Amino acid sequence: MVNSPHENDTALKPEIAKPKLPPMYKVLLLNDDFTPMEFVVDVLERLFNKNREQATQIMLKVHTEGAGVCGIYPQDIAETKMHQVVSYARKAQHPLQCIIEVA
Ligand code: TYC
Repeated sequence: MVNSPHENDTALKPEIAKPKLPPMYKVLLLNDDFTPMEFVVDVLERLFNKNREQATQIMLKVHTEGAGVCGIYPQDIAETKMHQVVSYARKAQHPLQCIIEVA
């Protein structure tokens, strides 16, 4: 036999190393009936470095659609942002909720 019997056997082809990028996480704000719009805009400016116009757009998206993305980060940064939002909101006695999910 001229050809190896495994010539077309993909299972036996050497693996090509694919560098894995770390998973990214979306940080989302959730709507509620009590947190003032101005407070949500302030959160987006302070913690997500948005300007007033960007912050207002995101806040209105959350208000009308129920949720909205504030930013996309590696897991540790996304978790820190989420905790910062909740901590800042609770100090001001607002029920604002923030979650993360895989991007
Ligand atoms: N729905 C709130 C209101 O009418 C505003 C709001 C927007 C609250 C975004 C939370 O993530 C939020 N005051």
